Amino acid sequence: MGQLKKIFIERALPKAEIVKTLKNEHGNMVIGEVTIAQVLSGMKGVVSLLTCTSKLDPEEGIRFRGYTIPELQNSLPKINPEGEPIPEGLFYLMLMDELPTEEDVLYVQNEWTKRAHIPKHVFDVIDALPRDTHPMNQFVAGIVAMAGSSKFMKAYESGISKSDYWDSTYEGVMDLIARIPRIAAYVYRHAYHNDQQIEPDPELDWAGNLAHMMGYDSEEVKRLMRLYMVIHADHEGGNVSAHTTHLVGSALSSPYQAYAAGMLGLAGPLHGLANQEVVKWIMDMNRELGTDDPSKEQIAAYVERTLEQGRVVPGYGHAVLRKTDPRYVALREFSLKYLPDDQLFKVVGRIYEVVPPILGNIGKIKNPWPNVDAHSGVLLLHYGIKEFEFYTVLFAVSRALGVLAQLVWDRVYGLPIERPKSQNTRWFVEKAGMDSPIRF
Ligand code: HAX
Repeated sequence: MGQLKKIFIERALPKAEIVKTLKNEHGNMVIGEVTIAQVLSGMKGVVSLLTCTSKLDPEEGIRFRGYTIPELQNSLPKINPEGEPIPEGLFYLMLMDELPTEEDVLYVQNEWTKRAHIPKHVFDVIDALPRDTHPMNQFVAGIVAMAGSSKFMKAYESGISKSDYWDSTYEGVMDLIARIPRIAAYVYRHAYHNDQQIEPDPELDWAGNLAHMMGYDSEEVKRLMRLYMVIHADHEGGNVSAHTTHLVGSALSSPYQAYAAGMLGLAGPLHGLANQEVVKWIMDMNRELGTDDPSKEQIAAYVERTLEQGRVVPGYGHAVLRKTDPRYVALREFSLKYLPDDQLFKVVGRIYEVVPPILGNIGKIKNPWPNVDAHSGVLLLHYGIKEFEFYTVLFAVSRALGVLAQLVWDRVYGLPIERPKSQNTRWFVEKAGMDSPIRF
């Protein structure tokens, strides 16, 4: 057994006992109530999932195993002492519930390098897709094409005991995370660079290699990629991509299948696709106004037009957050350091001054502040990654770290198949005491 897996399970099993005790001895404890409004508003605020990798506070934002993004920037190992934390370290933290040493991070990096080989048929599947297939669809097709090599499925078919599910899930998760950057970069080069593929460099770290295989070898892009991969990695369990991965995983689908399903959720414009939508929205605005330097008044008028058309302002609002997203702040700080004079960065800053008061005045919008997607595209554009339809794939690469670390825990805890109860409209009408002829 590999050293990481051995230490992991030694630590994880006592926690699994705690979860068992919670269920067996405290299972009847009531922890909340559910209102009709919550059911009809996407179950917001209903505590119904167990997630350990991260927790989202509406005011403060995300904490990964208790650490905020600024704390991680100080305490996770870095390649360059003044640089960004590396995603290998965040994965270690989310999986092991402990900050890694430099040596731990190197172990994870070496494991992923060893496991990065991808069967040729996976590339054939991507090659067979028209280049203009949305990159998220190409990416997920590549992930599904790899599902046949799932170690979990092989172990399951061989008849392993429930108590061992976590082991082959761990193996599958490590294989999958190791392979994901190559799939993403392969899609990028297939869609936009005439299939001129770039081989991985085994000397590079996970995020640095992704930048390299996409064709970006400057140290600054690698630093951006490390930061990007850290801040997008997890956002507790209820968001669409994390919840879907957990839900599909609860049917004992393989890590490949569960992750692919989750990423199809990330591909929606109200979730991860918002990063492409933001850039598209700004470009449309600049085109319509005939300038790349719109004034605050011009931006305000364009925001009003967007709202009048019954559309959302992408990159603003959140289902949980009620303040500016700290991931937005981290990207803004990176921009101030490396690209303070970038024209689009200035426009993004101006939009930040204009949008919240307008959304706030509408009244119904619970959070008028920007989320991560309002800022991520401008950085990628600055470094020449101009194909904005690809941006959600980068989000998906990062999101693997959190949702797959949690999937290993789901299997350690032996969480069962998820099956909430649904009711028809009649049931709700009767509960509310309404007089209505509706039957179902
Ligand atoms: N622009 C216009 N209207 C907005 C809005 C925005 N940015 N944000 C919320 N609203 C509207 C909602 O559409 C809803 O309208 P109706 O009552 O007419 O249906 C109303 O305000 C109340 O919504 P809410 O309770 O404040 O927000 P929700 O939890 O329902 O939705 C969303 C949260 C993130 C989906 C929403 O704020 C939105 O659509 N934002 C724009 C898209 C976006 O940036 N998505 C990325 C979010 C972060 C993320 O997941 N990244 O991956």
